[in-house]
Amino acid sequence: MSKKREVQEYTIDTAAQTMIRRAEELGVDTAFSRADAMSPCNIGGAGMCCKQCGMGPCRLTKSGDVGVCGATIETIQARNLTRAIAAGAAAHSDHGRDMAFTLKAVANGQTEGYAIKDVAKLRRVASYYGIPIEKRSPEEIANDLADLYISQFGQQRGEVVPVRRAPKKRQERWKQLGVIPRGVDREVVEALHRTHIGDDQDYQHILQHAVKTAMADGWAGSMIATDISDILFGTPAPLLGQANLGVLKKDMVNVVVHGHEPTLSEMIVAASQDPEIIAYARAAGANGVQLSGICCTANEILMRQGIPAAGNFLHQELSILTGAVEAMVVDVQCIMQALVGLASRFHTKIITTSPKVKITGATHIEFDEHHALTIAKQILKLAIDNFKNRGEVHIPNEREDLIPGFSHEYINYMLGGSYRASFRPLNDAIISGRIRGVAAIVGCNNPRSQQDYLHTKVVRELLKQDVLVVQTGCGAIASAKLGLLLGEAGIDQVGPGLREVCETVGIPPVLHMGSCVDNTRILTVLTQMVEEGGLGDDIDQIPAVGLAPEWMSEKALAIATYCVASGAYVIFGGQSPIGGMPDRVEDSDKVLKYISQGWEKEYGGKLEFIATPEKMIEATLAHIDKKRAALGLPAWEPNKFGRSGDAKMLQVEALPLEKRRQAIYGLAAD
Ligand code: SF4
Ligand code: MSK
Repeated sequence: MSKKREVQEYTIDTAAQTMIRRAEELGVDTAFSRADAMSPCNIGGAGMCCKQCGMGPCRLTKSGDVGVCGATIETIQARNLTRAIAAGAAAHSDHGRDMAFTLKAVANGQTEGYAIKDVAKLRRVASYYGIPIEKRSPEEIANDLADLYISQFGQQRGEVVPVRRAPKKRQERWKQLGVIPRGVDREVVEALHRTHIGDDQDYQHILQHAVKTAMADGWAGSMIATDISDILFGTPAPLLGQANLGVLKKDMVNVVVHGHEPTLSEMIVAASQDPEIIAYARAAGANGVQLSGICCTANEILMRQGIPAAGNFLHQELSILTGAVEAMVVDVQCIMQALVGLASRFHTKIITTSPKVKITGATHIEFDEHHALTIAKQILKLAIDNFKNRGEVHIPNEREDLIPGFSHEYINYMLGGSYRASFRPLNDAIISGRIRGVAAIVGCNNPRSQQDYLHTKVVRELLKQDVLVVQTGCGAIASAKLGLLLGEAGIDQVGPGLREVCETVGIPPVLHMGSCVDNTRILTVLTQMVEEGGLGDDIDQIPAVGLAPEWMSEKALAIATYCVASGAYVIFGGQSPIGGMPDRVEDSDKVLKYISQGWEKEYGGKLEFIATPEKMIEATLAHIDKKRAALGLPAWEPNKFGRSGDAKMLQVEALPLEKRRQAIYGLAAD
């Protein structure tokens, strides 16, 4: 058994600390205590165990060891990584597929409660693919787009269509390397085939297909999911939201939605505002229904509807420990099986809704888009009926305001205004050195590290260095809980150049861009930055880095791999799942080296695992500076900028009238 950590070592979030103490008082376990009790297997953890057939499992622990079939360590590691990427790509892409079927049903008037909310985005996306848009109704266009997108999953030959949206040079590179996906399902199936016993046994060749499979996620499945979510539920724009367990309300029926897909949660939002449901809640003695979210479902409804986030991945159990949650409604992905056992200690009902996910002991109310609003009301009534069973309640006070909703469309708009929307100001700010570079800090929590510490440490340090930060997924919620997603909060700790840009444009220095599938928005921003000009002609030339400091899911590995294939340097925290034991077993880090140096030669991007935040920051800044130098941009200087902006104007306004002129001219002369 590993050492039991102190509560402060589990998480830096004080609300989480309060609830973990409550769990300890009650004698119930959480992912934090289970992580202490469960030591990870060091052989499997290094990717050196294979259980692909009944002759194994084979554990390779000495130099020169091979499996019963003769498979080498690098073959086994490549297979393990490829299977993880295939599972991640499948999860995201199945989400995209369901969205495409919902769009088809909406276009044909077969759903209840949905509408096409963003017709402009529908027309724009349709026009990428040559779908006629003139003199056609939104439903006609949506029907054609849905058909095209549905076909991308089962397509057997050719190329998935969203890759056309990548920079031209990148598309040529992908063609030469043979990694443009033919169809989503085909690549996932082939990944499983190739990694079966007795198939592909050249690690680089196996990993080439891992890249192709990940591409089917980023440049197809996930991109389709984001496009359709925006079309059906609206493209996000900034609004005010709140995050952390303090959003739960003592006097209301608390319903927490958790998982990933926005289709049901959007309907639950609509149903919770229905007079019939409000009256039903009042009749039950509550002041209404308080909805909140966990994980990426939280992000989906937070950025479109302003529904508060109760927390990120490791808050799912903690929210139940408050005793204030009448129902937790889950769909797909990142849902812990431990929820049901924990909920049985309270009155909370765990309600599964996806035909793909049932949990033993949970209540299953299957979602069907044809009766979405009716089902959403049924779920809410069940939660309201449960209000009377509530026992002792312990809701922590912590909650922070945030401004989410920075879709790539909104970033484009805010930088230039509606008549001249463009990425020119962002590119110019990078070229001048006001912004040193861009970091996308994304991904999960992992109970094996201190919750939110790595995320927020890296975010804070990079901001001081004039690095603009964009975030998605549970990383975004980590920053939100610590108050880093509000314009004015912490702006005095942001580097002077970045601060000027934020004050001029009116944006926070950390932009919340959405859920895990919305990492494709980051691909779109990078593509548009290339197209704007001045930062090279491909994504790998932009001074940008992607980080997932607390990753844990297979989806994260798929995201990392499609970002690398797109030209990004990606840094993961924690242990590599294919790290080998190079100090004990010769050459067991061959695959680890290949996905760094080898992939960099091929794709211009690389994937590395770095354990400490200090080293992550160092590597990020070194990469950004290397890319700046390669573009011939001036080296970043910490004190070159910062003589304009709001802070300076406030100083000038405080001066006597006769001195303002001089101060202003002084500024202008600088
Ligand atoms: Fe062992 Fe080979 Fe079977 Fe893997 S595929 S379990 S290495 S015999
Ligand atoms: S929910 S995949 S824990 S980010 Fe998208 Fe969070 Fe990671 Fe799940």
